[in-house]
Amino acid sequence: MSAVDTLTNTPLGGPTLPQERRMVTAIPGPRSQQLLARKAAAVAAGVGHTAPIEAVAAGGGVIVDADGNSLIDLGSGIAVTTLGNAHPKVVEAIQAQAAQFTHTCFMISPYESYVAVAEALNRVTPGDHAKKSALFNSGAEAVENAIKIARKHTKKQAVVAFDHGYHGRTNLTMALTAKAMPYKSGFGPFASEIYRAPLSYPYRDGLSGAAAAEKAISIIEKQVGADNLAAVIIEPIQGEGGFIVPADGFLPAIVEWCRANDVVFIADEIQTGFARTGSMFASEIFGIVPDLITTAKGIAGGMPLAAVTGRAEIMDAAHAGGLGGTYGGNPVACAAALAAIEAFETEGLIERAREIGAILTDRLTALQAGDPRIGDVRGHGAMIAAEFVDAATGKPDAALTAAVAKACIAEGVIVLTCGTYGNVIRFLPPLSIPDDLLHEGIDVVAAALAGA
Ligand code: PLZ
Repeated sequence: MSAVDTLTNTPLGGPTLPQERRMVTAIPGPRSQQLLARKAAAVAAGVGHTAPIEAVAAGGGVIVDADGNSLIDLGSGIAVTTLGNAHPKVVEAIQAQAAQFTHTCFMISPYESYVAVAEALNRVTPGDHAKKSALFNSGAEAVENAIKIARKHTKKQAVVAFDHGYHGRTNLTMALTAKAMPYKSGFGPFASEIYRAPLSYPYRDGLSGAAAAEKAISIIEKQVGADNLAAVIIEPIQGEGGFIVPADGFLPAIVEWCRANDVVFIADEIQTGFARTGSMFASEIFGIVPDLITTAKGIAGGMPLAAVTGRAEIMDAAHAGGLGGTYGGNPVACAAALAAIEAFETEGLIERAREIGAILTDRLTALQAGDPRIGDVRGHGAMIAAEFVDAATGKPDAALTAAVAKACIAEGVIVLTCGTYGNVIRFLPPLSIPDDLLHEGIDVVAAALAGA
């Protein structure tokens, strides 16, 4: 049995939680139903949820709910708890820092951990040029600041994002995000000077990386003009848009064009960063060195922290006082990040992400061989997806995808969907998940697909 918090009588999270799928009630059980009723009454309707449970503990590869069900976690809270929930070193760092001080505001009285996180990010991000970093609270805030910095540096205004891109829900980042529902619909007007270029999507466009890049660059040159363009922002592997892996050569060609045209190339690695893809950063897979890189999610073991890291001369373009925010680089979040980054560097997690990727890819391609509704299996490391299509027409099948995901959750396996067409199931397990639990999770997905 796992340890229990004596005040609340709930199991303590972390890797010592029993690593099992355990169904005690139907989902949602009575306690979870009570919370969901309170949520409906008290929380704005726009804030949705995927799994109808009340989470009370999590760790390793499971999330335990208030009814005692133990669900297999194949989502990591959208690629955040890559280290595993309540990682002991992260918990220890948080507790120690919280007892010391919880906030001073780095812009008022600086503290060491913020500087140490900046140093660590400058060291672990791609490229051996001189780098600097600035810290923020959320991914969207990091993206906003990367754009501010690029504009100030280039003295230009336009920004290009890509089809299927996702960069956040704030006003500027909504403009960068491609998909209207649910992210943008009715929330305009959006920030100006944002333009969209076609992506490389090998499964659907059939283009080589070079051909897709030529198409994108031609549109950028004709419709925006390099003289007006401050930055190009792209996720090296798209997350919310459908785990789209661009064809080889696409990203290097875009980077090369940016370099030649005084355009800042920003890699949004908020979802792909920190060992998730079987490399510390996905840019490494494609052999590119971004000018700026945005990070968040996996950076701090679940604490809210985000960063922009990049070429020192670009990062220093903003005047003193031009960047900041009350909470950016909060000391508790920074302590968690230092513990998390140390774990990424010392616990063999890049290797572990590759092992998980091999298991997922083997199992899903075996399923695909016997089921034409799985149109594509793709991804890197512990970021793998299956795209579901109508077997006869090849068209996206969002209804099937939603039905499979729902059936999985009912059976105690949390899977997330994504994709512009809503027809992708993505697998983002914590790297702390044991192999047998991962296999059991995939078994449940396979059964749900067979039954759909
Ligand atoms: N850039 C590449 O994946 C966050 C969004 C979940 P925040 N993705 C999960 C949802 O529906 O809101 C994300 C991302 C990439 C930016 C962001 C934004 O990060 O921390 O959610 O602001």
